[in-house]
Amino acid sequence: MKVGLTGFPGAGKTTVFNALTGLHAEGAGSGLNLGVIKVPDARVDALARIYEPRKTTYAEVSFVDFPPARSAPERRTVLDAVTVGQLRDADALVEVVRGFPDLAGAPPTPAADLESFAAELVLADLAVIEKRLERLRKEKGHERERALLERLVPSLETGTPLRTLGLAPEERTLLAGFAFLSLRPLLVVLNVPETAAAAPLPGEVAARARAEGAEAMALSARLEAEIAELEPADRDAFLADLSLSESARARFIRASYALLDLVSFLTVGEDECRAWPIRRGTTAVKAAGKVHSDIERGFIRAEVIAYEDFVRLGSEARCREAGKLRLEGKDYVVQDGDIIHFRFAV
Ligand SMILES: Nc1nc2c(ncn2[C@@H]2O[C@H](COP(=O)(O)OP(=O)(O)OP(=O)(O)O)[C@@H](O)[C@H]2O)c(=O)[nH]1
Ligand SMILES: [Mg+2]
Repeated sequence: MKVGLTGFPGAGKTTVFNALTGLHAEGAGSGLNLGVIKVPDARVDALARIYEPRKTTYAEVSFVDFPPARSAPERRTVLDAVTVGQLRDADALVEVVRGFPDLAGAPPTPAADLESFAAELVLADLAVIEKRLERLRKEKGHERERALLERLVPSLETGTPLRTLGLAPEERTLLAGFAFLSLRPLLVVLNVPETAAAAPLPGEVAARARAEGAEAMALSARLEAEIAELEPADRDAFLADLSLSESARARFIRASYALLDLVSFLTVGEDECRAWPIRRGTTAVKAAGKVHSDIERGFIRAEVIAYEDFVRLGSEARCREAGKLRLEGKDYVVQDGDIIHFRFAV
């Protein structure tokens, strides 16, 4: 599962990538920048305080920052064929939008940028559909696919991203192979100057993002880069000085995690306390397979305690007494924050 950083040239994608991953990728490099970020999780911290395990492991999200697009920035087109191909490979998109004056001092135009970037994604999808329909019209069969694609064309022609159409799960399945960009979950990140880091997201940007079916937040990539360089002990004081309650990094990472439709189940013990990322809707037997393929194969049952019950009651024994330890079978749908012991036999 990975999140692709996208947006117009010079919006600050590489700066955001570096600030969030703590890496020092070169903006001008020709390769992809790949970074893995641990997802901050207060539940894992709390469990680690109780179990004092040898190892504490957080869930992770991968980010990819693409090399600058080839086309000239003044043409304001970013999606050449190579970039489109790279973006289709990402499971969710973060669009970085410039919220600071450009090098020439021109003020930012984030709402307009959002709109024109959305048009780029829509056009890329429309091109794919038209090509496919051309094929389908010459062939027999594929009626359902053809009808669906034909229904999408007018929406795309009026600039409507596919993610706003409320497509049914069967329709999404039918479309999965196309990897449509305007159907990908989208998080808009307005990259604001350091002085605006504590300001709320401007209303017009929030409204525009909502119209595109996207989540949105503001952060100052430069400030986050500075915070990332501080000793953890100094961070809180620094954030308090700026009237920030937490670093935007934590909010950003959680938002990205949710964007991928990931939830975490938890495992505990003296060896390790750990958060495991799974797609929402994953069954117990498949979740077991994340831990080890033997546990999936030999799955007997899952012993589940909800995190809230555990912290309220304080121990596994008390949860058992209070009837808060549930025995679940293979098809149980694992919930965010489930603490699970898998029983298995090989
Ligand atoms: N003033 C100011 N400049 C910034 C900020 N964030 C990034 N920049 C500058 O904007 C320029 C572009 O930033 P990058 O992070 O390279 O932008 P990018 O989106 O990766 O650009 P490409 O990869 O070329 O498409 C750099 O000179 C940055 O130093 C900011 O918050 N304020
Ligand atoms: Mg870059």
